[in-house]
Amino acid sequence: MNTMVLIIGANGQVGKVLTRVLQDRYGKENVIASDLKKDEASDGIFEVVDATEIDRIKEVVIQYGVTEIYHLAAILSAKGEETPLRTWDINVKTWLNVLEVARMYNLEKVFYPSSIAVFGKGAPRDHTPNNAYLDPTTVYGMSKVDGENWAQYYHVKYGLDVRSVRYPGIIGYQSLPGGGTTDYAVDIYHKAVLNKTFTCFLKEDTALPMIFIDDAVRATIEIMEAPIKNIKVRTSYNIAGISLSPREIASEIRELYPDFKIDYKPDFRQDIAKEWPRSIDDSEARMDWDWKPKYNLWSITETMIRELKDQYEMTL
Ligand code: AKB
Repeated sequence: MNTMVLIIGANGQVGKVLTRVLQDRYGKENVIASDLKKDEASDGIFEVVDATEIDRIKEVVIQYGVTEIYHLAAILSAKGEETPLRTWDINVKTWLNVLEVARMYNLEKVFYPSSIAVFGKGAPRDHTPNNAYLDPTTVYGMSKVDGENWAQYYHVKYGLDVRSVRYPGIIGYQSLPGGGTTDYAVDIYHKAVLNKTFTCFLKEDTALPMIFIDDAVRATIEIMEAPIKNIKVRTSYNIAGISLSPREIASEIRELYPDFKIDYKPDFRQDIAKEWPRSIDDSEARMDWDWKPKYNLWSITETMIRELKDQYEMTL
């Protein structure tokens, strides 16, 4: 059967890039991007879908004969704390809707994005292993733990092929993240290119796991395309890029912008970050489906600056 992909949350940081990469891979006619609002710049099939409405997901699945869903819609860690009950409701409800539709229409595969936010005080903060204790303190993290368990439940109970990775903070130039604790690591590059001082909401030495967008999207596709026998973890796989602090990123940026200035005004996001891992052990993903990141701090910095300079020169 032809692969027909539905991406829910296609306007977001990962969704935008994943849509383009999957269009190149499977053909534009086989990828349906969807989100709450139409992305006017989107080039391909786009459907407006509110994933809290199960009937709307069913409609699109039937209309296009969807075989796989990538469910990327969620309210992230920092934004989620503003309205905890709404965040829980949206994150969990949309995921359960996707799982139910996938079960009812016998879909081949489903992708679930989990996060390093699933970890809390009970997990070692360095080289956090895949099976560490999960006691998150944000509602976003709680919803992701819940989502991972539902993924495993649908796999065990109904044989649904649900696959998932725990994304670190994602650094990319194609679109802005929204409402996360790791968002500073994108914003900092924009300020550098615009020759502005960057005020960081985390302390200078707060190390967090980060990954470049190309690696994150490649991991997503690699786990989805891996032979089924290789997928041994049915909650979610840790994937690591590199561990970075604001000070380390700033100092790398100074290689290209020696006058770059950063100051620090930690806010509530510092309290979220201090509970998260500093670095991640992704040996299970490496072993089971051959995962390996390609980007280091220098290649991320060099690519971010080059691409953002291009973008700003085009729009200024
Ligand atoms: C966030 O900061 O909330 C996200 C994440 C790590 O899942 N980027």
